Amino acid sequence: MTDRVVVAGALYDRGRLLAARRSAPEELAGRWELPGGKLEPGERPEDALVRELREELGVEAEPLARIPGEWPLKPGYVLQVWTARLVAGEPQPLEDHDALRWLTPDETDTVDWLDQDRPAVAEAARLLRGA
Ligand code: 523
Repeated sequence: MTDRVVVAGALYDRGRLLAARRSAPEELAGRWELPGGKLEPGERPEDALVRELREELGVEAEPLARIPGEWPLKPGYVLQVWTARLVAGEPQPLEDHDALRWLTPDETDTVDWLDQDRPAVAEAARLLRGA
């Protein structure tokens, strides 16, 4: 059986990357992630990302490019990450998060990322530095 995809966004605005602190479940609470969520059946990853960022943060975002790679989560799930540009709104922790931070590329090591997000965060910071 193919794994279910969780899509996350490396959301950029004015040279910074958004980090979101999870509020649940207990084993992930307090760790930082690239915000996102599970694809619904038949949904394209880019559409799922736009939907999740709207629901969780109240913003409009435009997906830019997939970060190469795929990272295992709990059994049956894999993480894919896209860069995205903030188009409208100021992110608010509406759902699933209790804190948000905009990080410059040099600040990305200052929060405790979920292990599975780290390779994509490193690549997102590298891309941001070159941008
Ligand atoms: N991750 C993860 N990193 C990351 C995300 C967005 C999600 O490791 N950047 C993991 C955490 C969960 C699983 O992926 O084990 C599903 O993420 P979740 O709970 O954010 O997905 P939702 O919002 O679709 O979940 P439901 O509220 O359950 O529908």
